[in-house]
Amino acid sequence: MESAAMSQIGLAGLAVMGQNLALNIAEKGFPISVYNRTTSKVDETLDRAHREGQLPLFGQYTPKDFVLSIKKPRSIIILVKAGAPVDQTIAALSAYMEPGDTIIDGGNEWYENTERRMVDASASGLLYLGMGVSGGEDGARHGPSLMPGGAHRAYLNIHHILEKVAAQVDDGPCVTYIGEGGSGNFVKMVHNGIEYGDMQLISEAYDVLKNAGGLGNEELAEIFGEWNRGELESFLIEITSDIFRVEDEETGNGHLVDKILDKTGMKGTGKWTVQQAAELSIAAPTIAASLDSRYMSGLKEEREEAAEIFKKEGLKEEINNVSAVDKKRLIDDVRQALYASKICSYAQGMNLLRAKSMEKGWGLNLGELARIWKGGCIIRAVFLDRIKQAYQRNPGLANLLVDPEFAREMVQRQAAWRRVVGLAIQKGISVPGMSASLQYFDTYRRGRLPANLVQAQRDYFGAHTYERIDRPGSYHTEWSKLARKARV
Ligand code: 2AM
Repeated sequence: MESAAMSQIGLAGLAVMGQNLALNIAEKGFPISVYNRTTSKVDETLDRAHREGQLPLFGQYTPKDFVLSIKKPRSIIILVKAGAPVDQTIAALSAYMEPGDTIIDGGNEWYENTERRMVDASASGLLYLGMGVSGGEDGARHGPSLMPGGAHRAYLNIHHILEKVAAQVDDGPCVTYIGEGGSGNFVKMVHNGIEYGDMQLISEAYDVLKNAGGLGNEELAEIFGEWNRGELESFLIEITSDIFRVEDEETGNGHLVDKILDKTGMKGTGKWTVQQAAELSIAAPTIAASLDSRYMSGLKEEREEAAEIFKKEGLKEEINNVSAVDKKRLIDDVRQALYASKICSYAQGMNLLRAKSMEKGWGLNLGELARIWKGGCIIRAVFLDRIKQAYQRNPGLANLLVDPEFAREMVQRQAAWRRVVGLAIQKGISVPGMSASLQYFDTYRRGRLPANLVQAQRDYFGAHTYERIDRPGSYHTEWSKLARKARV
């Protein structure tokens, strides 16, 4: 290609996600220029574009050639490691970009970094989008969920491309303009927090079925497969069923899942979600429990030592005694517990999004967010359509739990849910996600909490005052004096 400015869009950063997204864009018929700091990846991508059907993808080897090969106003997606590499890539490219051109950061970036870069970009007349991209390698290649936020004008320049590239579901492509500023990154961050919650809850369902119900991997594969045909139908349930079927090829003996070290990795978006929940005074106990579980999973050696110490002290594992358990009922109970727990987790994520939207004036449309998560992304699930409908019915819904449909489902499932959490607690199987969800439900649905006592204590030792249920105003009491008087 002579630099005839043929490409409709450009993409810089050709690691796994970048390569696949570029191929996806080209496949949808949009000529694309690609660039990577290490040029061997440009050749790799060109090679794939050739093999995967002579796709209109053009490799460029310098920032200048890359930028100049794109039609104006230019839109350039960058998919490099979050943080300093993004700044370096922007510096390299923006030298050749012109006012009206757009930078689109598709990485998992901290939203405030995006907002800072937006200000810098606008100083040279550049537009900026921070775009969450979810769906992993396969999603990027065949249809991700896209969460672009920032300059609306920049979105209008490329929305026709994004709408073709995104996953397609019954009610449209899994992309929408999220809102101003770093809202796209923020929404993707909360998506990831919810994803932590889903994965933790599924792992607890597995733990209970395996260790309280005595289910083997073949049975688990069947059960999860069956669940994937009902209300729990989702990508994560589907892949979980697959995972239980895979044999260990290393040793040719047993299932691979049993050979995997029980230490969970993470890249930080879950932690940010929990930090933001705390900043905004939003309770997100299920997501926090998932994060804590990852931290504790990392203490493998300590946990093994602790197991020995408590064994020596006489602690007996209850988990091998499954004879008294009604397996069929347990399976059905766990399904219901998982579903109810999930609703609580999504309620927390949605409330966090709403709180941030109010703080920043983003005007987030929660129903629309649920809609674009229906396909492409890791948390895609049939039940997101129901969440969408709940917020469409009532955009001001205080909490997902009190939507009439979800409220009914919670009530229908609570007995099973309590049985599962109760059984797990009795047997010493930790279910931090499921119990956090149950505690969230039990706290939220109670008209009266013991917070009155906490208020009394605060007023006792710190004169923080309290309000009364029966008359207005704020009160302070000389508690110790009155108590002394009452004692005598
Ligand atoms: P590389 O292939 O040249 O390392 C994921 O690491 C992606 O981010 C890769 O495409 C990588 O390019 C890119 N990347 C990481 N740090 C970078 C930097 N400082 N400048 C440009 N690209 C960078």
